[in-house]
Amino acid sequence: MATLNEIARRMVSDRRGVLAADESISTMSSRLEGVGVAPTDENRRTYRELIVTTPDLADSISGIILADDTLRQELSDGRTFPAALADMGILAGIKVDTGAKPLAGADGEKVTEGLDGLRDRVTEYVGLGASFAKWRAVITIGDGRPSERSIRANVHGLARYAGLCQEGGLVPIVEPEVLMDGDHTLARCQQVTRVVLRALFDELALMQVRLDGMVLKPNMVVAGKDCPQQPGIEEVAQTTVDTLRETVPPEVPGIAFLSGGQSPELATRHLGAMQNCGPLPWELTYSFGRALVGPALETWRGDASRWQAAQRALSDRAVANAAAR
Ligand code: 5MM
Repeated sequence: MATLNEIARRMVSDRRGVLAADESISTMSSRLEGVGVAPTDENRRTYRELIVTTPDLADSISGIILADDTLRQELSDGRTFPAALADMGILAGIKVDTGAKPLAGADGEKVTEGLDGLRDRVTEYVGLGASFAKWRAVITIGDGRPSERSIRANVHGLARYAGLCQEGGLVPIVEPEVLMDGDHTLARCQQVTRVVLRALFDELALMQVRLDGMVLKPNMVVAGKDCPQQPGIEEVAQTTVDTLRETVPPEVPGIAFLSGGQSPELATRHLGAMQNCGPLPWELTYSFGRALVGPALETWRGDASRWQAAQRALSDRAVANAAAR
């Protein structure tokens, strides 16, 4: 059986990245409604089948993060999603958090939940064919935000989740996302990302999480989407790499970015520019959701005659990101 370190390295190596297809039922429903598709179980399943049966996806995608409902569904040919991914040489992952909920005493800030019963769920997910897991914490920038209590509550959750996953045999993707919402500057995003990542690695050490058996999934360091001074590609790339060098120990095998609401093309260009900021102690790759699947969903719109065109749209993004690496 592969070790945690071997699985983590497989997730981030060979110019491949991880596709995030783990939208919760409510998020997936609104994405489907956004393109005129009824938000039914069957349509969610069909859309996920479109993704995982995209030809040659394994050339650029090492793993796909699934939600609990997808893990239990089947493709039209009767295979489970993890079995179909295994046939393609792609690792199956599972989102194990149960969502970001309002944090008591911190107006407008959230803490991610899902620790209750997680040890048993990890055992079940391993039995269903998962090799890795994901937990996302969200940090907001704004007036008086983030508060120290929201940072500490969220990194505590991430570290306990990571420890439980490693104990049960899953590689944890540890995702502290500093949101792009707001008009803050690049410098403010860097400051907050630095504080969050420092707090995270302190907490991971406290919980004795093995750094060589995890993957970090951070935001790129960007200006808020409403900030009038938007930095250029090279500035985002250099600032992001500088921030990670200050905070992420070299034992971590790989850093797989979320896209966070950037356009697919911009996320890819930022990723490409970062490869020139080396030498780097870790692999720098992608774990995009919207920036990988957005064009495919827009193309498909629930129309069977656009199935192959939608798969080409996904393939194009995946190949572009592999090339950017
Ligand atoms: C695919 O979306 C993931 C699950 O979101 P919800 O639990 O809110 O439905 C999300 O965590 C995603 O993996 C990350 O945000 C990365 O996706 P983007 O679109 O930011 O690259």
